[in-house]
Amino acid sequence: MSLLTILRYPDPRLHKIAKPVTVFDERLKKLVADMADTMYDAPGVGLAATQVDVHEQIIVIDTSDTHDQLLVLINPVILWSSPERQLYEEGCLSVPGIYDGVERAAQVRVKAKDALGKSFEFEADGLLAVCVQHEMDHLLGKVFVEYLSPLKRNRIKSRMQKEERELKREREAQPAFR
Ligand code: K1U
Ligand code: ZN
Repeated sequence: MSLLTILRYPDPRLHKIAKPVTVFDERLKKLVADMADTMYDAPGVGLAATQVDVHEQIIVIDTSDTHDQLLVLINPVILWSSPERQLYEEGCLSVPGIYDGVERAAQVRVKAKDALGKSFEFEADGLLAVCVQHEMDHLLGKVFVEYLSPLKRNRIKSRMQKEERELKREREAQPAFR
């Protein structure tokens, strides 16, 4: 098991656009397993490859209470979005400690491939629908704070930059973590 480093907002690499996966090999399986370990360890309910600085269309999600229903989405496409919207208090592992309301489609129908390259489709609502849309935004280089007002977004950016400076100072003061 390898835990991957999660990029923190406002890292510019979070705005890169992910490319489709074309090769379904052992490297992909290992990356998916490491992403799942990283998501469960964080802990979170989803993770997009963009967040671990891999710019390929790969998502892992597990919204179950039992943390044993891993969903792997490779090259996901939203086939249909409901006109009904839902407002959900979202969080993001790349913006730790920040939660705010975002309005998205209440239901989506999604087509994707699994880690073996097999296509499948499913319909989602509730947290799963929110999570799928949030993670697919990551693959397009979009972070949920971009749905918030410029005032809120700038405050979050400043807070994250301050935290980053503090973390850097702590790392430099502890040679073992260099
Ligand atoms: O993309 C990410 O950074 C993961 C994100 C997914 C998400 C959660 C909620 C709404 C929209 C998208 C997270 O997992 S944030 C952490 C979180 O929600 C959580 C943490 C521990 C237990 C349960 C949830
Ligand atoms: Zn996120």
